[in-house]
Parts: sequence; structure tokens; C-alpha cells
Amino acid sequence: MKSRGSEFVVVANRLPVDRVTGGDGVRSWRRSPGGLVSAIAPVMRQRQGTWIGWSGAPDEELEPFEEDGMRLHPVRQSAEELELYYEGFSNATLWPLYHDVIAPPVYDRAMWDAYVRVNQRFADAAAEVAAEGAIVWVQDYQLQLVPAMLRRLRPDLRIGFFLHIPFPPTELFMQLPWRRRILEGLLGADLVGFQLPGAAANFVRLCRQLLDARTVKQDIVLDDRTVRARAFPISVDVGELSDLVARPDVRRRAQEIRDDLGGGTVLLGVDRLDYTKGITQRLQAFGELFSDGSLKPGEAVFAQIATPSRERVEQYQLLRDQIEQQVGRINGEYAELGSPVIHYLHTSYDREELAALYLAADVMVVTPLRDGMNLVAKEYVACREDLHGALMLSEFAGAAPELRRGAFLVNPYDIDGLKETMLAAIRAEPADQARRLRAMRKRVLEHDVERWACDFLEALERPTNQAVDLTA
Ligand code: ADQ
Repeated sequence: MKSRGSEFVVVANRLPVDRVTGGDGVRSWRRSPGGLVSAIAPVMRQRQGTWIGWSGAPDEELEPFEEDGMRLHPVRQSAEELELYYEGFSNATLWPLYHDVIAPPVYDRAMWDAYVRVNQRFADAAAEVAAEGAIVWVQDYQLQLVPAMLRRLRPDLRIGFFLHIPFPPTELFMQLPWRRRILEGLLGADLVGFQLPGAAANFVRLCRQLLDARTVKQDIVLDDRTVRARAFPISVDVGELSDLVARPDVRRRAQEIRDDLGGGTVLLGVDRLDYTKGITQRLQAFGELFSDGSLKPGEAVFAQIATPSRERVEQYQLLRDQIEQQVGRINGEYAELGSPVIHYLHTSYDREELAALYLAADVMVVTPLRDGMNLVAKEYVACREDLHGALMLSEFAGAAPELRRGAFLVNPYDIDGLKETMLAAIRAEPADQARRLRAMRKRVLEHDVERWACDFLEALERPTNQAVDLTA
């Protein structure tokens, strides 16, 4: 059976599709929004791989199926596991812990037990579908135990792991009661990929300090093999975005959006509704620009698009209420009849509408308090072939080192700094905008998502012993 398995397997919490019900009541699948899917779907199609993940509905037993040119292998999750493993350990423990403890992490043993159980189920599924010697690429913080579990079942496989979110410094990671187990889980991989070199260095340091592992530069040398920790900054599908912005209907839609927003400068925020994204801080700064007279109503307008996310996790419900109140307060004060200063849309859009929004925006505001990479920043850059527009970018986004030459960088905790930078971006001269965008586009166009995936997979397929320089 193994010889007929897949040579390339992706393991991620979610399948890359969502179920939709059409107007005629017919149910079908549609490619999901979100960073991970935008990044890997093109590679999956090229390699005819199998993607293992959860369907999105609790307690659902589904047979493997094909969709969007990909073989999909569903893994079941019960409603209780969803609460403890996904909403619990993944999103109430690991997510805040790995994002600078912006919200307090919950440490709960039942959540941990569910995390172990569900990780084992994913590892079992991968062991079942992978061909002899196959490449298996495990994705993200929900599945950090899978590499070691899978290696135990299938030592013949080449296993890679990529973490899409930041990896915390020692001081924070040490809080985790199961800290050794997570490190040991990751060390089941041959290659552990991070967005930034600093995250890889944090991981290597922790392996040394907590597990007493021998490390040589960014390699962890175990008794029987070497694990490499490396940075692979993720990127966007530049070709797809460039096709979208060339379409006359998308351009027409962009003009329509601008007309609907009135004549002023258009600032845009596009985020999952998440406390790491710094939405309240940026709206506060924007509101204060009106209260201190730096901006007059009509001069600028802010469109904040927030995709509904993790709606059953308490911190997310609180944030949603907070943003709604804040938008109401600012509009209550500065809007004129028929022209709010902030347009807030709590919804998900298709790629066409997103591209039109990017084209309509004079200033793209990306100010996360901490972010692994942030694809929105790179999507904006990729869409602005016209070299018009300014990107305001948090120093704490993983994209900052790559885009620092062209972005208006800002510390998102500093409200005065946000205000000054916002004004500078609003007032940037066309020649300055063009110069900055040219620098950023050079980077993004040369390092798109295809290159990211190729770099990772090439490194994964390279024999490990070549990478270790014991003389260093
Ligand atoms: P996210 O936290 O989801 O990703 P991000 O990188 O910005 O953050 O990706 C969001 C994706 O969703 C983008 O492709 C964006 O276009 C899309 N999106 C956002 N709002 C949308 C809306 N209203 N409608 C439709 N689509 C929308 C995680 C990490 C990031 C990392 C990525 C990829 O947190 O740091 O960059 O994974 O590794």
C-alpha cells in the first residue's frame, strides 16, 4: 500500500478549502482565505501532493476527495477536541505565548491532552498516505508534535516543519509547562523552518538550554542525525495578483470603491480580527488626527476590513466589541451625514475584491503588535504596479526587514509615532512613493511564494550531512 502513497504530503490543521452553500442550496468547496493557503496551494498543484487536514465541521467523517487540483485527506475532529485542541491549546495558549504574550496565555492540562491526541491523529494519517521515502511538510503551531510522532511511525520519511508565526525568546517560552515536549516534537523534523533568523536562533538556543542538545551554528546535532533550523520568509503569489490587477473589472471596482469613499485620501487596513494585528491602536491614532486638527473630515477616510476569526475564543469576542465601540465613538464625533471617517467591515472578501481594495488605497496600514510575516503588506506591494501608494508597516511584522527600505516603519505601540507616520504616508510626494514602491517591489517580485516553497523544499531534500560544518 505504501508504494502507491503520495510522494509529497502537506499536513496542516485545516484543509485548504471551505464548504459553501450556493443560492440553489447545492453545497460545494471553495479555496479558503488566509495566509497558509494562499502560500501553498500553487505548490500542491504542481507536485500533485496530498493535503491532510480538518474539513472545518466538527465530528465529520469524510472520505478523501479531490478539489481544486489537489488530493485532500480529511482528519476528523470532535466538537470537544475543537474546543480543547484548536480554540484551547492552539489559540488560547500557543498563539498568545508566541506573540509576545499580548494576551495572557491559558495553561490547562485538558487542553494539552487534547493537543497530544489530535497531533497523534494527524501523524497517523500522514504515516498512512505517504509513499516510501516521501517528503512530508508539516505546517504551523497547531501541529508541533507531529514531526516526532511521525518519525516514530515512519523513519523512512523526509520531514520538514514550517512555523508561520513567531517563535518566542527563551524568557517567554519557559512559561510553557510542556516546553520540553514541544521542542522534542519539533526535533522529529529534518528541517525546522521559521520566518526570520531570530526565531531560528531562539529555537536553537532553547534546544541547547532545555534539552542539553549539542548545537553547531543553526544545526542541532542529535545522536543519530542532525536537525537544521533555518529562516524562510514566506511571500505571496505575485503572478496571481498581477493578473488580478490587470483585469478591467477589478480596476473598475477599485474606482467605484474610491468614489464611494468620497474624495479624500484612502487609508486601508485588511486583517483577520485578531488582537495581534494592532487594529485598535491604529484606529485610535487615526481618530486623534481629527481631534487635534491635523486632519479635517473629508480629507482622509479609513477603510478597515476585518475577517471574522476564532469567534468562540473569548479574547476575540472582547476585541470585536472593543473595535465596534471605538469605530462608533470616532464616527460619532467626526463623521458628517453620509460620510463616516471610518468604514468598518467585519467580513471576508474574495481575491478580486481584495485586489480592488488594494488598488483603491493610497495608504496601506499594516501595524501588527507582532506578526510572523504579514502577507497583506506584500500583497499590497505586489498589486501596486502603478507605483502609487504608501505602505505603513510595523517594525514587529516579519515583513519589516525585507521591506524596510520602502515602507514607512512604525512602532505600533507608540500612538504619537503612529500619528506622525500616518501623516507622513498621507503626504508623501508621488516621486517618493514611486521610489519606495520600486525598492519594495524588487524584493517581493524576486522572492515570491514559489521561491519560498522551492527554497524550503530544496533545503529539505538536501542531504543533512552537507549542511553541518563541524569546524565552525
Ligand atoms: P495571518 O495571521 O492570517 O497568517 P496574513 O499573513 O496577513 O495573516 O495573511 C492573511 C491572509 O488572509 C492574506 O492573504 C489576506 O489577503 C487574507 N485576508 C485578510 N483579510 C481578508 C478578508 N477580509 N477577506 C479575504 N481575505 C482576507 C499567518 C501568520 C502571518 C503569516 C501567514 C503566512 O500570522 O504572520 O504571514 O500566516 O505564513
